[in-house]
Amino acid sequence: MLKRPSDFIMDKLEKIFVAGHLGLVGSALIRRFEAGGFGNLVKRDRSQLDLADEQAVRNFFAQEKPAVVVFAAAKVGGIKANTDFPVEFLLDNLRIQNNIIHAAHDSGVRKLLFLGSSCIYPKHAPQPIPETALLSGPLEPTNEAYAIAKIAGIKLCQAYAREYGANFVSAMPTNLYGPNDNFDLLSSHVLAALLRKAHEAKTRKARELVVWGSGKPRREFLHVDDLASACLFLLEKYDSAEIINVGCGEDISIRELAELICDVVGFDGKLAWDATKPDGMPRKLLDVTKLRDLGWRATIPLREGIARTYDWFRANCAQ
Ligand code: GFB
Repeated sequence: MLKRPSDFIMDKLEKIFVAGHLGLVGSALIRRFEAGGFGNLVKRDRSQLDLADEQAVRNFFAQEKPAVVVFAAAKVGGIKANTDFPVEFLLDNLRIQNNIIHAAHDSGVRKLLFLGSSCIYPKHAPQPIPETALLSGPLEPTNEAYAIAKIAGIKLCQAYAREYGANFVSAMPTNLYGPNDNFDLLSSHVLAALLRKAHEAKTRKARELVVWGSGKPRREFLHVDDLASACLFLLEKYDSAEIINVGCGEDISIRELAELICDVVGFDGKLAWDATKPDGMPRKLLDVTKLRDLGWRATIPLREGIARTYDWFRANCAQ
């Protein structure tokens, strides 16, 4: 019902607004667009445009009139930040996405790519998780607020598609990592947190590194440069309002991830487990059949992606 013909052609001079261009995802999108020869990119940092300010967003769209919008602006964080700040994760994300999606429609944006998250799926969804699992069961409590906001964003895009024929598509990336990730130990996701912990443990010649939870949960990790390439692919090839998963198709336990990171960093101490911290979703592996059938696959192997991210961390963040 929501299928549209594939009628969207990306021009190199297309005016593209990357909302959230300084973040992990937004900065990767800018790199990808620039490498692809797209020369008309619109960026606004927080001091120039407050995306939570409805009138400011409306004025910006009316003035700039971007043809394409990629929605990479969100309040994001790992399992602890999501648990501690549900109000901000729900409210900030609803505000930002409502403002952008609404203003994009009113100003005549030709295509909008909304980025959701694999946490929109139920805690006990079948694995790998197909797109059809959306709203088929209760959510994982540690990220319910963020998930509800993202589900609302998907539904708003689908409503604009259904009611007005808008070409607003929604992609669901799996857990992401890469340059410009957040390495703050209280708000980061697991991969960035463990990279930093392993680096600091090695530098301090510590005997052990503390990992949260049981180590049993499984996660799928996608390098953000792969996500950016998938986004460009979807902008050019996908015009349906039905959600589409973006992942690499393989997962790994948190214990295996910790061991791999220690190996890449060169920390040979012990792992210690902090059982007071939550595990979250038992498993989150996306079914990427739909995206693969369209012709896209991830290319960056996890070990190589971690090594590249560690190089970036040492050059930009490490003391
Ligand atoms: O990446 P992460 O914070 O978020 O945690 P989620 C993944 C797993 O790694 C959990 C464990 O089982 C954590 O307990 N873990 C082990 C650690 N050590 C650490 C550590 O030092 N830091 C962190 N952060 N985790 C997020 C959602 O869920 O996934 C967001 O909260 C978002 O809403 C994101 O959707 C993609 O994968 O559990």
